[in-house]
Amino acid sequence: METLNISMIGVPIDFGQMRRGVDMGPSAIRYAGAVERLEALGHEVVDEGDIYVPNAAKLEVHPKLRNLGAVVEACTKLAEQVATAVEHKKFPLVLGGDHSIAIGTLAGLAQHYKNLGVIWYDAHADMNTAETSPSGNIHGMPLAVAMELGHEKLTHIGGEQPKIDPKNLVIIGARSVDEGERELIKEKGIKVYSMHEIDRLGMAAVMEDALAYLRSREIDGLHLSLDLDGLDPMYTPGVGTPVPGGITYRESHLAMEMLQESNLLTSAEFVEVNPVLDTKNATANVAVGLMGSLLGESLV
Ligand code: Z70
Ligand code: MN
Ligand code: MN
Ligand code: MN
Repeated sequence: METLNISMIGVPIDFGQMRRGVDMGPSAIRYAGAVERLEALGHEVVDEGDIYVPNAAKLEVHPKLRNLGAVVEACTKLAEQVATAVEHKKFPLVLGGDHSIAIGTLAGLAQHYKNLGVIWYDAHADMNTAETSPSGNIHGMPLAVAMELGHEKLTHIGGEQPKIDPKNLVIIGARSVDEGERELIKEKGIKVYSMHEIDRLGMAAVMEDALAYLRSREIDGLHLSLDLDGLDPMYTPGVGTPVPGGITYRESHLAMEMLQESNLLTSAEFVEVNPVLDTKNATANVAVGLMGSLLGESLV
């Protein structure tokens, strides 16, 4: 296994949705032993600390984009830090925070990768705009923003260009998709392995297919954006929007191990860990275990 120079970046933000406490996600993940776990695999880990998140109450509000100003400011800083990490040949490992931070991560990665592949491991499609969103929560919008759909203050972070090609995107675990998102998935031809495909084919076949698809796209980097609500809430109860019928613990570890074997991965983020909603930091513990499998732990 290749040893990495990991740049760990926390983003303590809970403004992309309505349940407070997910801003403590980076602390919960560190407390669960993320740095030690990855160092034990031989990686060099630099914990860069947290991105500054301003007080949302003091910044721009928008009737259909909750806490817009604060999300824009934090994501702008995150994009810069991620781009710098990649420039210095480091592997960015971003800790959330709610999923709105992926706007910043993808904007930062797009400074370097011109044909980036993305695996979106999530119960949701996170592809709404202010017009289609049932909630006004920006954590339900990062993939739309990355395709240059949505408010310009969001889509122009890291430049005006789209940050990902929808054909380089694979969604895994979807089971709560809004009508506008469904239309966009069809229109853009996005590859989705919903719970239906995972049940029918099994996770091994899903990952083999997904990785073969991404290789056929000739991607120059691969980002994993893992929302802990992709797993079934029986394993990860500490998330703001639990959706039953999710991916199991074992399927998730297998998916991470297959990603490691692929040698394609160049960055990752783990989001939506909310220790306030949790029992004994269970969700952060799962996140750190998955990081281990993703970055080289083996069973025997
Ligand atoms: C819904 C919305 C969402 C995460 C919930 C939910 C989005 N589609 N994303 N939890 N991580 O409000 O847009
Ligand atoms: Mn999400
Ligand atoms: Mn989700
Ligand atoms: Mn534009």
